[in-house]
Amino acid sequence: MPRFSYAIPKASEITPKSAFLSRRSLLAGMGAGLGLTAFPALGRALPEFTQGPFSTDEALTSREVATGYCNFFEFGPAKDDPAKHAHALVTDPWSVTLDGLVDRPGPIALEDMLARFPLEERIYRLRCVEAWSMVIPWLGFPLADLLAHAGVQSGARYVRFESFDDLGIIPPAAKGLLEWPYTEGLRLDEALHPLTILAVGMYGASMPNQYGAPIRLVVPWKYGFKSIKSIRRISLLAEQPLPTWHAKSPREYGFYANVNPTVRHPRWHQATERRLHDGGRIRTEMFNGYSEQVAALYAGMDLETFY
Ligand SMILES: Nc1nc2c(c(=O)[nH]1)N[C@H]1C(S)=C(S)[C@@H](COP(=O)(O)O)O[C@H]1N2
Ligand SMILES: [Mo]
Repeated sequence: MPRFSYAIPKASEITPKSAFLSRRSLLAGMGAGLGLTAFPALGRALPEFTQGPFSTDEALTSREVATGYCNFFEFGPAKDDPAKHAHALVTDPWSVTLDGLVDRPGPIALEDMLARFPLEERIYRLRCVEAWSMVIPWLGFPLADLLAHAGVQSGARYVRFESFDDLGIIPPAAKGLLEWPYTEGLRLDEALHPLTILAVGMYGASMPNQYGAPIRLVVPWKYGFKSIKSIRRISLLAEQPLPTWHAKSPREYGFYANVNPTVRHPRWHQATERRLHDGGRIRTEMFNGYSEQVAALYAGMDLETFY
């Protein structure tokens, strides 16, 4: 993955959590009478949400910084390309097709998921393999909820995810960048882990297109490329799938891609990262700081070979 130059935001662009929380309760109050947190100007209205577990209390990256600095290569190689071009993706109506080793295959509409699976806010660190990071308040539900609804069959060991495949909307600058549609994969136990969510919003509102509207994966202990955006298909498989980045360069983009400060990317070290909201360098933590929750998934595995 090429490294692009960083636009370093000013310290004043960090949203202090207290300011964010008070703004959120104000907005939640506005929607209370409707039973909705309604943001008509920002897209789909989402149901009420509660505070989920595992949230960090680190300072948030501001919405402005986060939404202007994205990797969504279907819309171009530059960090501000997605904000310029991702509006071309039609996100309503939207459904996700479940297939492979499931009891109830077929499409499920986004509205159906929102009605079934309670929404939670999860404030997670996001660490890109390019060594920048952010802190994002996601709105979503555990992927495990959807998989339980689909009914995972006993032979399933992996989950494959596929992004939108309307290749007609991809701008010329993105055509040859990668194999489209973008795909990713997880081992089934990783997919079922309570930290793994499908996010439908951020900062208390529905998902902006450049962030992977209307539904994307968030796996906070892995490099960002695992967190696939704008998901159209989820398949339960017996064999390990071949994700887009892994197929392109397996040494650089492992199937596991667990954040690991001791395993170098061939072209740069991973010991530190740049927090986008202030440009400061901080140490990268094993499993992006989620060791307590996930280390047991990899007990006995050589994390250098199985990068
Ligand atoms: N479909 C799709 N999903 C994707 C990508 C992409 O190019 N296409 N980029 C990945 C990468 S490299 C990262 S770091 C994260 C970035 O998420 P963010 O822009 O929401 O911070 O999305 C991931 N998901
Ligand atoms: Mo990334």
